[in-house]
Amino acid sequence: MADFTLVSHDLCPYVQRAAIALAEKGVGFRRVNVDLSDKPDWFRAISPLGKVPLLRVGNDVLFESAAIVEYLEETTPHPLHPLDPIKRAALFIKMNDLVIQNAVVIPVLWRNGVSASTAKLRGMDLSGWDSTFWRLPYWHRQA
Ligand SMILES: N[C@@H](CCC(=O)N[C@@H](CS)C(=O)NCC(=O)O)C(=O)O
Repeated sequence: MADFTLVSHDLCPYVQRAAIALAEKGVGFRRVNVDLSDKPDWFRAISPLGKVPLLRVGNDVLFESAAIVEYLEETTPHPLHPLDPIKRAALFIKMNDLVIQNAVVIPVLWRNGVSASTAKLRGMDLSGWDSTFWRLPYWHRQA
């Protein structure tokens, strides 16, 4: 199998997408972290967009996490999706259901946070239930 190096950053969710695919497939790989606030020259030279993840495959460099996962799916054993088209379609339907049925959380209550405080502002009478700028035209500073 090819020699894989995942050029990464610990906090990047796109890196995690590629790392999870590699781990789920049991593919061995090296991981090299880069400092995105001070990108090294070798990274700038091989990363077309200056973003992680990159997957080095021998002398080739792949970028875009979805493209990396697609490449891994096609070239390494242990498919992440069922090969049978009917089972694959059923999985996609389930994934879609997850997004539209279970993953949307609508907050019924949201309390405003405090962004500043003063004891001299008048005309607002804000409670924790009001919009931050409720009746803003009437606000005035007490002399
Ligand atoms: N569409 C890309 C997004 C990758 C991305 O945005 N990576 C971020 C870190 S999470 C990055 O490298 N940012 C550095 C920069 O934009 O300078 C993918 O799926 O791989």
